[in-house]
Amino acid sequence: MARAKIGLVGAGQIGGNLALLAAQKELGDVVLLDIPQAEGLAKGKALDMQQMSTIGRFDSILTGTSNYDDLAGSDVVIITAGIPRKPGMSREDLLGTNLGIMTAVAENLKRVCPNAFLINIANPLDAMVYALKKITGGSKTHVVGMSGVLDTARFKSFIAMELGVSMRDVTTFVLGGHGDDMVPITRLTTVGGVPVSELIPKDRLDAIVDRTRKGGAELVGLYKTGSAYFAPAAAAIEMAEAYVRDQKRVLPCCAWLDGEFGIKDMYFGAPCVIGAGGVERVLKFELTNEEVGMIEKSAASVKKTIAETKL
Ligand code: A3D
Repeated sequence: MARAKIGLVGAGQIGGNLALLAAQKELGDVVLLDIPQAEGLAKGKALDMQQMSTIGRFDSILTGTSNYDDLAGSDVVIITAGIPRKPGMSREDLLGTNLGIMTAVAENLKRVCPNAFLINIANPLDAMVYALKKITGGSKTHVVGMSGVLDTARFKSFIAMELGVSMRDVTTFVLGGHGDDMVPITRLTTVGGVPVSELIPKDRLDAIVDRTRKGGAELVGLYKTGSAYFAPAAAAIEMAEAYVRDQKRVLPCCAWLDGEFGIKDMYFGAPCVIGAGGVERVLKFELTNEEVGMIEKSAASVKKTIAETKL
């Protein structure tokens, strides 16, 4: 069977880590693309990692380019092209610049790899995935955003740190938009099967929810020159792997909703099954009144930013 081809648009901080993780997992051969002015960055990272493969022992072939034709035949394309936040900026502040970049990226992807599974990471996340779908004309199964896996990873890690237990034993998920009003579902959060509410007092749990919601800003404040890149890359690779290996993973993703959770005709974070068919299903479940209120607030923020794309 031929190897899969993983296209990465944007060879910056997240792009480089995506390439490394994809190669180490031997998800396929990797093509890193950036703008002509940063072609050396794409080529340099690819060459550096190719040399690493002799020590790290992976067989993936990595190449760098600024020519979209090199992405033809990609099975998966992960998009990080765009500017990241700096201290004091909201994700929405990136809309003007990143929408222009996304428009160029999407037009090119439509031309060279119309059937690829597209995972967007660029912010403001929900609106950028919407733009990607509108401009490529891609299907709701094959255009998706990475946000919930990262937000959930943050929530899980804070709970595990609080309790001093293995990260692997925390089960939870975060719904809604990738903004400060995202919705961590504490009601369904368990630690080795035990409800988290039995283990962490309410005020501490509320503080963890708040830290999760502001998790991106915490890292922007520490890095000062950009935003998080290790965990975002790992999160998108988990989604790409589920697709390439048909794992049918249940992952919270920014998916096109058709009435699930009362949300229609827009992208929003929801639990999805990802396999060879892309986003094969959205899992639905009954929300409490309190959760409905939080979802409605988050949806209103996402809807406002999507409207600003004028697409
Ligand atoms: P950075 O290291 O600046 O890399 C972005 C790369 O995109 C740079 O190398 C640019 O040259 C390149 N680029 C710009 N325009 C184009 C274009 N037209 N075509 C191809 N490449 C282009 O940023 P980063 O990797 O740290 O972050 C990338 C994006 O991810 C930003 O928008 C962040 O806000 C976003 N981000 C999202 C999350 C989520 O959880 C959704 C988390 C962290 C960062």
